Amino acid sequence: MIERSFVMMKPDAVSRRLMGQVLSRFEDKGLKIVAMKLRQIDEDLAKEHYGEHSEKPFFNGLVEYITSAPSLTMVIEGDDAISVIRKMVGATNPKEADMGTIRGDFGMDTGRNIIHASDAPESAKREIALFFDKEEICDYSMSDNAWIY
Ligand code: RTP
Ligand code: MG
Repeated sequence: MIERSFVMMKPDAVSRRLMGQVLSRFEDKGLKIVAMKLRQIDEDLAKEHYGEHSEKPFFNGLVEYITSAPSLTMVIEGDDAISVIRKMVGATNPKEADMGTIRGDFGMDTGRNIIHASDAPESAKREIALFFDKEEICDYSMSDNAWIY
C-alpha cells in the first residue's frame, strides 16, 4: 500500500552536514520525497510533536535538542513507506541500532539520534498535518514509477 511518512533530520544531522548522505539513502531505496522544508522548530511545535513523551524524564532535554538548530522536515511516500523507513532509521539508541541503519551508521547517543520517522499510519497523519499545509505536499509521478512500485 502506498503510504506517506513524516521524516525529520534532527538538528545534529543538519549541523553535522549529514543531510545529503541521509537523503540519498531514501532516494536510493526507491522512496519519493513529496515535501521538504528546512526550519527551526519552536518550543510549542516540538512539545506538540513529542506530546506522547511529555511525562518522561527526558522530555525537556528532547525539546531543547529539537529546537537548538534547524531540522530538515519531509514527507516521504512509497510502498509500505512507514515501516520501511522505520527499518532504515534503526533503533532509538544508536549504540544498539544495527549497522547499515541510519542511526547505527551515524550516531552514538540516544539524545542525539539523527532522525525521526513516523511509527504508524495514525501518527504519520497527525505529524504530516502538524508540519505541512496540504498545498506544500507535491503529487507527482516519477519516470520509473512502474519499476519501483
Ligand atoms: P522518534 O520519535 O524521534 O522517531 O524516535 P523513536 O520513535 O525511535 O523513539 P521515542 O521513544 O519516540 O523517543 C523520541 C525521542 O526522544 C529521545 N529519547 N531520549 N534519554 C532517553 O532515554 C531518551 N529516550 C528517547 C530520542 O531523541 C528519541 O528519538
Ligand atoms: Mg517516536
